[in-house]
Amino acid sequence: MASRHPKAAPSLTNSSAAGPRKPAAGLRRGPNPGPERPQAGRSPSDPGPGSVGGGTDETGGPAPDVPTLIRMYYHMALARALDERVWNLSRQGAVPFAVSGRGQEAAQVALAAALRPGRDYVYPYYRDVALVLHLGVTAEEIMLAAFGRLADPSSSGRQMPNHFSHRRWRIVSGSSPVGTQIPQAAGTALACRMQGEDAVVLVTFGEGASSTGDFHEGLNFAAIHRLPVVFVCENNGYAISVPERLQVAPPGMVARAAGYGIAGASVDGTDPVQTYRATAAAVTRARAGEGPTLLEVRVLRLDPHTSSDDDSTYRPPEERAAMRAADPLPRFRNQLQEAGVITAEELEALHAQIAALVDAATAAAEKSPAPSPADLPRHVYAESPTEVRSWRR
Ligand SMILES: Cc1ncc(C[n+]2csc(CCOP(=O)(O)OP(=O)(O)O)c2C)c(N)n1
Ligand SMILES: [Mg+2]
Repeated sequence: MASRHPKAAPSLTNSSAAGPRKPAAGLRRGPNPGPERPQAGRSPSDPGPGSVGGGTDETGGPAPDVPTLIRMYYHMALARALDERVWNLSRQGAVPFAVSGRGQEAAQVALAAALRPGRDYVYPYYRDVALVLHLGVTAEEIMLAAFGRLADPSSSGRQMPNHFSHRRWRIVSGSSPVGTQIPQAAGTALACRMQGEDAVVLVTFGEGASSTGDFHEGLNFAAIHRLPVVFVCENNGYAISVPERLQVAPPGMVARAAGYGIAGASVDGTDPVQTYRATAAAVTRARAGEGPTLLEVRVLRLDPHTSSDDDSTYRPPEERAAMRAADPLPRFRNQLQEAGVITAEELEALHAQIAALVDAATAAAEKSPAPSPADLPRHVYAESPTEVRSWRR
């Protein structure tokens, strides 16, 4: 692979001699309740294998516990299945557009797992399917947006798919111009501070978006006011067809943090454990009043930019093959199995659950009503002007 993107390094660190434990029935709900959780796995009362359960490393934060590891894998696999379904539907002309996060799921679930869903604010970007699922967004809500349905919680079918927004989970709507969410996140962090809330704001964007003025304005403002923001660059090496070397000058993304006097870290975003630790450390710093962090997670973009792109025109076949070989999903699955966190039978059940969920979500969204012209002013005006009211059914 041409870029310096993640190598396949196993990272279930802090191994102890503990071997696989007996699987316990059922998995306690994690801190973000939602309807879609894995039905198989270990009870949190079973500490599980020590190889993934504790300690800290150079990225500063604690390792995820066993239920978190299983939930992370589940949402990685669910995001992958949803992305593949939406992509196929776009090929069939059933949905207008697809943008995939395949290859970025490991980082995304780790980011979400380090937050308090519904209490911290999140400004995701368009590849963050796994991130929003892990926060609490459902598969059906993803499909409602893909089909542009009235019941789509992000925009009632107005926005392009993957412009995530969800009031309950404090996911704030993003705009299509890349990078606009970055200063908005800083502003929200200031508002939280002024209101005496201890919320942390996490914002994601690609390395291409880091070339915008918004990136620099957002980091500068947050740095000056020591705001509780975690700025996460999901660096997948490309902005559509523009490679990273034409986007970020040496010495690279994280060196920019020093220019603002804030903390910076760069991690292998195909490794969910490493990413979780770094994110947890950044969130802890932010909540403690120690200011923002710029976190670079190095990820893979396994697909073309969108369903409107053909990456074979700018990515050599050997690079694409190397990326597929470094796919974080099968790698994490193998690591969990080898560490005894989950068995082959439990994995089979989990994947069957996901397949059924994606089918049901697709069917439900497909038959859900589309918006009509009369729905145009919904959610636009707090109180509709007379002429707008007359449009309503
Ligand atoms: C301000 C602005 N410029 C250009 C575009 C067109 N555009 C959409 S996505 C994209 C690539 C962004 O790349 P990156 O930030 O690295 O994110 P990635 O798509 O790689 O995840 C561009 C140039 C845009 N939406 N907004
Ligand atoms: Mg990119």
